[in-house]
Amino acid sequence: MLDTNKLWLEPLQLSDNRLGADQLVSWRQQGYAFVDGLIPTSLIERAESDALAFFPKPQTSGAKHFNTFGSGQNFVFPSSSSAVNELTMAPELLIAVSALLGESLADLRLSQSDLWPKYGDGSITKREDWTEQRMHCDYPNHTLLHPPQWDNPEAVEIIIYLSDSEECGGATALVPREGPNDPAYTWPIFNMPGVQDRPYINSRVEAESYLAEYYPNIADFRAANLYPRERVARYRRGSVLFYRHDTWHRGRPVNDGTCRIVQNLTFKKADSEWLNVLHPGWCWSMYGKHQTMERWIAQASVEQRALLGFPKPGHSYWSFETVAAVEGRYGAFDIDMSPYRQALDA
Ligand SMILES: O=C(O)CCC(=O)C(=O)O
Ligand SMILES: [Fe+2]
Repeated sequence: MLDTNKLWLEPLQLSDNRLGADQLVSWRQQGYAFVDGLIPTSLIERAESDALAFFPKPQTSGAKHFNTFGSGQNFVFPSSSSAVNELTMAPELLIAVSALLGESLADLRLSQSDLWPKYGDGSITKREDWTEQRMHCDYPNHTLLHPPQWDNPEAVEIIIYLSDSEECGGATALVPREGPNDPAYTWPIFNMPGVQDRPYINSRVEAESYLAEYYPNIADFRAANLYPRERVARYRRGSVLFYRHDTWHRGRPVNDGTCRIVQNLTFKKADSEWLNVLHPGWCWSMYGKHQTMERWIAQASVEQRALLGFPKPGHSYWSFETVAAVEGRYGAFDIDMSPYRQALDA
């Protein structure tokens, strides 16, 4: 058995809602930054309480519907929870992402935003199934390509924990990169299921036995370089883990009878077109009854809209005609198109 005491990674307590130089360096060099105190506690609590009000209690029959990733589309951005929407675009988070990627806010796009309840419930999930994940990098289900070389990252992945690991367990494991010659991070990164001709397998037990049988060199690589070096992020309520599409990591089992709630986010560079929005697309929710997206678009700031790809004032899309058309579409929700019109006047 692993000695977890030696393996804990503690969140760094921020004093001023901003990542410091050490966290930027940690993300750029080691592949992660793990912090507390970035997001106001009141916002975390509001989001948690909206999530708890929606998701079934652990060990009830309703929980069976949430035995895999995500919220079943219920909390894909923008959701009916204004707290969860605010969390997605919390200014502290955006400033952090912009600093990590070295890009201005205008050049960032949101490509994933969902809430994920993970139940510790032996009756709906097998321990060795998806809850105890194989070590992996996330890039295969985000990009058509391969992440660029290490020093040129194009996306930030984020887990915001709305629960506490003392209660729920399920602390995420990751392998900190140790410099450019780290054998765990030889580039390109292929040594996992779900890339090249290998099928996607989520569970650790199944993935490692498949690899041992068919790709023994990969299984040996993983056994030697990844699992022994994993560190476990001891999250608290409100902790934020920033990681990357090329960071080795994995999910671990949640305690029986509990439900861990996290928000999963990805922001990418605007011009990385090969990095997909993970969900059906931001417009898909407008094919529904609630006009949540329409309302959000109308009330959002110019910068917030741009994070979904809505063109900024001055973009070549805008003419007096298109401004009027878009105003017509969202006018019922009081959109203010004056910034777009003023840019034309200028
Ligand atoms: O749930 C976690 O702690 C990590 C999940 C994860 O890495 C994934 O599903 O890709
Ligand atoms: Fe992952």
